[in-house]
Amino acid sequence: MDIGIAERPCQGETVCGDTHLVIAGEVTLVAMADGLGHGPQAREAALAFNKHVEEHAHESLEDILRGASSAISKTRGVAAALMRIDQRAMTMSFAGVGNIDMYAVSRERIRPVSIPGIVGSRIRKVRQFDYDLAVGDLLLLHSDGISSRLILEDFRKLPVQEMADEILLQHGKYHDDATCLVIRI
Ligand SMILES: [Mn+2]
Repeated sequence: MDIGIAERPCQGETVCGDTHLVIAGEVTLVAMADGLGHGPQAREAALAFNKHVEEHAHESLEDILRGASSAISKTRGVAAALMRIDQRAMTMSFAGVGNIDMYAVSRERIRPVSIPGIVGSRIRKVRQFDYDLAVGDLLLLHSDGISSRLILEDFRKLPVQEMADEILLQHGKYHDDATCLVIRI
């Protein structure tokens, strides 16, 4: 499994309000969070989310998101998505709240949707999506600082780090923090 990650802060900010986390193993947990707004307080919310994920990584995706929502309720809150990849079973699960988007170029159609809401305020029932993976599948997770007009197919031939860098360069919005994470199975 190869992972490429690119991120940068909103123009005029020195810290990025988006964060990502990869807890790698036979089962890998990937998290991305976008703190509301931008700047230090957005980052603080996103880091608080990451901390909760690290400490509860063994829980179901729904439980992690629900628990995080209580744990970070004193922060601004975040949009967040979790992806759990099991390389032995060749499966992937996804759950998200708010504007973190996921696309794939894959054998099975993979197009999960996040529920609306903010992790850190009250969230509705989280929906988990489960998929089978195939070797070569390409998975993309990005914050809303990346334009949703991007077509992942256009980048698929690139090595994953170049892919993440190129997507950020071509589709990053200057007025928002932007993060792009690409995984090739
Ligand atoms: Mn954003």
